[in-house]
Amino acid sequence: MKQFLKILSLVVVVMMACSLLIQSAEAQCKYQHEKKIIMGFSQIGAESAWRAANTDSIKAEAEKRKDCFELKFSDAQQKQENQIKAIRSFIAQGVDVIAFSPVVESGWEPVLQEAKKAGIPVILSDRAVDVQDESLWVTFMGSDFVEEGRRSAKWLVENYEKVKREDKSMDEVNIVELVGTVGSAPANDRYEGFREVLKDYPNFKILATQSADFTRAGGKQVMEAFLKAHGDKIDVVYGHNDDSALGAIQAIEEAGFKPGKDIIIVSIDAVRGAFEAMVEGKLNCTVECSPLLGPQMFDAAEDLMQGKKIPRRIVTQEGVFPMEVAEEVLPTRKY
Ligand code: GZL
Repeated sequence: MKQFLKILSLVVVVMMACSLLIQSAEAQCKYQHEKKIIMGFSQIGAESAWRAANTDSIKAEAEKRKDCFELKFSDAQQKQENQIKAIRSFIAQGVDVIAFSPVVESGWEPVLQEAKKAGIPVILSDRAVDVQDESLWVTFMGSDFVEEGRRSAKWLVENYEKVKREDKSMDEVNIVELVGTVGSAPANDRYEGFREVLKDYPNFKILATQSADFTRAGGKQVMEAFLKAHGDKIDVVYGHNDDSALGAIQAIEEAGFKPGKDIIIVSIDAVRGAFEAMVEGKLNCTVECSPLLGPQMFDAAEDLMQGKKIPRRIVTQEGVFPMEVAEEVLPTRKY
């Protein structure tokens, strides 16, 4: 009998140890925290496939770390005033940390001063803000948008002659530009980076530039206007994101031109839709801008709550995907 009880208690101990191991594996938290961390996150909206993937990454990570986080998520429908309202609400609720993706660069000083006064640290996710007082935010994680603009222009000047329609000349390459959301960091920086490279190639000219607000509908509408004004004079479309470029592709086809052949298209994000368009030969190159920021953001928040120092800038590593690799790469894409 004694032997049996000994074996039974051994089995119970082993089972408890296994269940603790499984729980900790599921927890995915970096540390054991005294209490759950309450994070308020203000998301811009759902304007593009990139944004949807970004939201999925954040919510999936919050779920993985539900043992140590409670996420309060707010969608601003692309309005700054809604983001400011959400941040004020997070402050009133006394959250432990605020994170947000600022829809535009300016106009954040007052509300971030209120967060600072309340002693709540702020994490910038995806996009930066333009404030005098740099102590208003602890870290900015996201892509280097100026570099994405440079990479778009570098791919174009290095490959245009190879991919252009045979009768098109190299003497003057006319580009139309679909700019992102007016005043946003990605739009400002991609605009700058593209021109920084192009200034050394005077035959590449920007014929027209207009905001398409990072949306497919915006891209289609603006491209229809460009085609009406310039028609076959247009040689290239530079889209600040894939969604606006995909909208432009629709307009180009409806106007009777072949996207990817009559008009060369380069855009930014590297979302699934861009790879599918490249496989169909309708888009020529996409420059990666990863939305999968959830893990980094929650790591930073955990480190913060542990009193650890975190880098002021966390840059996401990204690539460039031309049409010729699309078929092979598409199955590996996570967004
Ligand atoms: C970039 C992100 C931009 C994407 C767009 O980090 O802020 O916003 O490029 C999205 O697709 O709408």
